[in-house]
Amino acid sequence: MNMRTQVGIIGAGPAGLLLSHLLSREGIDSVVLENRSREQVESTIRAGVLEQGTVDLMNEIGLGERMRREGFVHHGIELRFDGRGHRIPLTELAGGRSIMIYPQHEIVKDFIAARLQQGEPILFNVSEVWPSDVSSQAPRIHFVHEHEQVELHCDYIAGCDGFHGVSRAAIPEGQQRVYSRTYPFGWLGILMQAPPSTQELIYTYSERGFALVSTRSPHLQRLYLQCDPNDDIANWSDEMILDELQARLVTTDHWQLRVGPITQKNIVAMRSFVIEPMQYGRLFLAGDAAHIVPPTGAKGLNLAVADVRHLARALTSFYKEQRSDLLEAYTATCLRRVWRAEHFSWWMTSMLHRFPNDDMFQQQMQRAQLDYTVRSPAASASLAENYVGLSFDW
Ligand code: RFL
Ligand code: PHB
Repeated sequence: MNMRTQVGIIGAGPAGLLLSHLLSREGIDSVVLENRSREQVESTIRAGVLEQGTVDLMNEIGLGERMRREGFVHHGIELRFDGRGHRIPLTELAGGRSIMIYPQHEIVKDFIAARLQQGEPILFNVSEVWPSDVSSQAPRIHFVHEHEQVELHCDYIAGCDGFHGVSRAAIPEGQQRVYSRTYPFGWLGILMQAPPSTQELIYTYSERGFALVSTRSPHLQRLYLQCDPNDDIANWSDEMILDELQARLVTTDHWQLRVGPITQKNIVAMRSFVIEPMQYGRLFLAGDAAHIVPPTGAKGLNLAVADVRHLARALTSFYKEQRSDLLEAYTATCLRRVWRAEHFSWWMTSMLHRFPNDDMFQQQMQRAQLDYTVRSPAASASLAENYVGLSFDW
């Protein structure tokens, strides 16, 4: 079977879904292809922190109603080390900007519901997805849907299929450069049924390793522990996880972790990754398909949002004004923000984790960096500016 659209989008994560909405608002057709089921996409637990710019965009396009109702605006974070907490007043230091805690899978649900309500296509459970002829004027996406082989003819293809997707491989090896780093630790993440232990997120550096206290709702906490990336989650009983969290989060004041039943737990690897260029012929990569950051800076989803905003703007100027300059500039435009976020995420990760075989000198360097970050208004402001997110035109 043959199908045709203006922009073929591979992947129904935040990047692909948001792109489809931004294009639709400009009267540009797209088809979204997703290899998992709607239920799987809507139940994958990932990001929690939205930058101010991401929040503003969701509101601007009319998809922020539930986020405003159910999300939590935060005006600061805590950096905890040597048993002491230090508040970074984000909003005060970053010109009134703040962050929102609203889970990624809830955003994805909102995006999917709105698109289907508008009668626009998302094909779930597709398989054997493959972009071809991307350097020609007539690129195609081949895939199987409901046992039928389909060819989707497009003007442009957006590869929004995440780090493990197929789009990136359509850029010939000789035409790409990859930058990457794998960290010698992972994060063990849990969801715990208990009211919040804190008003704001706590990022902790301890001799036993990093820990992060976050939240999801008035009844659900999200917590993370630095761990061996190759460890099996089966080796971690709920009791061990709670003991380790308590040990890392210990303070000299009377703060206590509120505990309850753990309803979900898993281990994720940590890496930094960038592919250059982010475009090849009529294929444009966006989000995790093009770059990965360790989650310590809470930047991945927000970067995906910035990419697709630039891509939607470039495609709109092509269709409305026959201009191709913004499309040609796509890689350069995105990479400036990407590398800033890569640096911030690497910096936060390096400052807050224990590294295997580190020595006392390295640990003192981390303490000196933490101490400077919380004591110097200039250093705190730099963290705040990056954490709440740089402006779209940065
Ligand atoms: P996604 O979300 O991976 O979506 C890609 C979609 O493409 C589908 N797909 C395919 N579809 C068709 N054909 C194929 N061949 C396909 N291959 C894959 C997949 O099924 C999927 O549905 O990428 P996208 O849209 O670029 O979004 C990126 C974000 O998901 C990611 O950057 C964030 O989750 C990162 N992240 C965080 N980002 C933030 O901005 N703030 C945070 O607080 C934050 N916390 C986190 C995070 C990531 C974490 N993990 C799991 C590493 C916390 C964690 C623990
Ligand atoms: C989360 O709530 O999942 C979260 C918060 C902050 C991070 C990463 C993840 O840096």
